[in-house]
Amino acid sequence: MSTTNGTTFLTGVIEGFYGTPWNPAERADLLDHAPGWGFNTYLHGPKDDLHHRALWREPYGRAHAETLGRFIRSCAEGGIRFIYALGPGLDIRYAHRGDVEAILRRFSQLMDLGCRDFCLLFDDIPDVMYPEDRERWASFASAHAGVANEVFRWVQSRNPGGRFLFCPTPYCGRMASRQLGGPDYLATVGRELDAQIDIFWTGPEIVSEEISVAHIRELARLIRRKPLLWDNLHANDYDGHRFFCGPYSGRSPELRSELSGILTNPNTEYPLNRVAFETLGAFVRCEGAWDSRAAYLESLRSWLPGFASVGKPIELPDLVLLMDCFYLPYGLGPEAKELFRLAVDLMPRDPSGWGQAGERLRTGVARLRELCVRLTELRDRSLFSAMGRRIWELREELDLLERYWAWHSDPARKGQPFASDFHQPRTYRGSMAANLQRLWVQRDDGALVPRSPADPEFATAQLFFR
Ligand code: GDL
Repeated sequence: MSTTNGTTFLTGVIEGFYGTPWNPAERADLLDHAPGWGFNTYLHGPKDDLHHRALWREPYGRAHAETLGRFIRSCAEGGIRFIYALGPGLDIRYAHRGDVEAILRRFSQLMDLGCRDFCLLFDDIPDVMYPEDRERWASFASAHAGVANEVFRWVQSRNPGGRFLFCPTPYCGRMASRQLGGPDYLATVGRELDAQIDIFWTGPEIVSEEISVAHIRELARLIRRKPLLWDNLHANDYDGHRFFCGPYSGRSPELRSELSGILTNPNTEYPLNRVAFETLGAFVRCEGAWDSRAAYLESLRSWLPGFASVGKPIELPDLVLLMDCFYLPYGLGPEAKELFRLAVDLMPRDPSGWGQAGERLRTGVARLRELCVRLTELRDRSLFSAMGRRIWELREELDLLERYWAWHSDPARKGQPFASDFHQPRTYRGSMAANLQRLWVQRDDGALVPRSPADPEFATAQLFFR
């Protein structure tokens, strides 16, 4: 697929999350599958690789450079465009010659390793300019465009025709409306940044539930080119309790012709990205309407052999139930939603009067709990470890529900408050993060309101002061 200005529509993966970067075996696995999914691009920008941000001025040591070089060569052989991204924004002095030269030195090192396509990232950085930057550039946006243009021209002079990408400081609608990076940042970049440079955008939000054609068109007018989508739909680095195995959704196929490409920045744990990758590939290729649920089921069917077990086999309906519990950032999948809805309805009532709905809840909980136990028997230990703690956490909560019901059905316990031997005060939900989460109630409109000290949730947190 190519865009209207003749450049290739970029489809593929950004390794651009916070957390442990993927290892060479994981990147090799990606490369093996990428062409089959219809991918043509891999962007290298792992936030927690020291050389990407914190040590951006230092060249790679020999071993690291060799590993990167091997992967760059494999990408070229496999028909995948390897794009190298650098994030100098934490402490760069834009007007300082030495800093611009440090970028060129790094890119030169990468060119020697065979890299042809480059990217500068200015996301998640302080919008600070030193006095000499302010003397040279009228604004933060002009400094970014100026440095990027210079680097782009240098790259082009040594390596004509390579793709060059740029991530602005305000990279979503919400950031732009808050004027992150200063007033008119995007309009300035749109005007001053070389027209051949692609500009990243994540949609109305950092993690966008939906992205409309109208939203992208409005941005395209401002930045004077088709945006390149950096899609965080499956990113999970901001919440250690979750991972996302739901389908690519909330974007209509019409969006494709408004963009210069779609790159997904997915789950930090590489083995959990099968559905994210496969359904993005299917979305980019699809003709007619996009049925995300059908694509999800299809992808799970093809992933199922990866769940081979030393114990009782995991079947497709098991996998659907499991991944419905780890679906997408804005919602559970239908089967998990249904189970949770039943629990919310029934839990405040006496279990003796639950009837058929109670049966459905108990069966569903028992099935899910048993599945969590069986996952410990997966042959693929990397896949098991990638899910491990989240599955354990889910199983603990399912256990607690079952203990609660058992307590209530025991006539000897009648009238006694329920307690679990496995959930002692100050061990259950005891982390500093869990305590801080209790400070807030989030309303439907997104507003965060401090919780009243009288709220029982808050009273639990008080235990931790003892
Ligand atoms: C971000 C970061 C990205 C991170 C993602 C999800 C961009 C452009 N930058 O803001 O590295 O993985 O959110 O937490 O999205």
